[in-house]
Amino acid sequence: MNSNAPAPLQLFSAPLSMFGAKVQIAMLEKGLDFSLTMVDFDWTRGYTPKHPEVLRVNPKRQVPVLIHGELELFDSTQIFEYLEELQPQPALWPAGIAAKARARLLEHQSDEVYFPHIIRLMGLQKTLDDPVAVAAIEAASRFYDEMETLLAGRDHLAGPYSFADIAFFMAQLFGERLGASMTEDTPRLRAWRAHVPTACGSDGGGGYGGLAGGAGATCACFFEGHGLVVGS
Ligand SMILES: N[C@@H](CCC(=O)N[C@@H](CS)C(=O)NCC(=O)O)C(=O)O
Repeated sequence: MNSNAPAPLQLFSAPLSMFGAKVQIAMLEKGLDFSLTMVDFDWTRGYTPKHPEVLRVNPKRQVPVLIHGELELFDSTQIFEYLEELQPQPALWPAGIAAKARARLLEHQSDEVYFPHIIRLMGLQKTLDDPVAVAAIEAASRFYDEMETLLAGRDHLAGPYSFADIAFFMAQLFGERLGASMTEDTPRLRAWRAHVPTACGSDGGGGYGGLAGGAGATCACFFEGHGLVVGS
């Protein structure tokens, strides 16, 4: 290998990995050149066998993993922080200490407050009247209401387009598919979903064809584009 060549950026993700997709979208938004390795996923075995690089880098044995030369990272939010410094433009955190802190909190809430409700819906698509599913859908709806309020007078969750939008876009994609759909009660949020993420466009990039194409097309493209059908 040419020793002057920049170290390659290697992303390890997986089919149906919401967290891996967050990172992939952010790398596309930043125009980074990277290789993508999709680790094994199977409906019966789950994420096994584990990829040796994932096992080596992440003691939690999860994707996403990012390798950049001697730097080896795991966790989508940690990787976001690295990407922002590696490729500052386009910025995906807003400027200003308070705005940045709010955006980071939103990104965290998407992963750790909203998405756990969606995980509870997994396997319940045929029994959405199950009390567990009903409670999860109600909690997701309350979160949608909060995001709707945030979007009053702005196009994105934290002001300018940010990692917070990417995180919630991906998490909500799963919510939509698993039964926690947005309704007409949150028109600003529905409009927001139609224009993020920007890098993917309507004809797609990096395997995310049609992500910006609205609810139905969006879900179909992500899930079926990975050769996967959820809950059917
Ligand atoms: N907090 C982590 C969550 C990562 C995560 O849950 N990854 C899942 C795929 S979406 C995984 O690798 N699961 C396999 C396992 O836990 O064995 C992040 O943000 O990266």
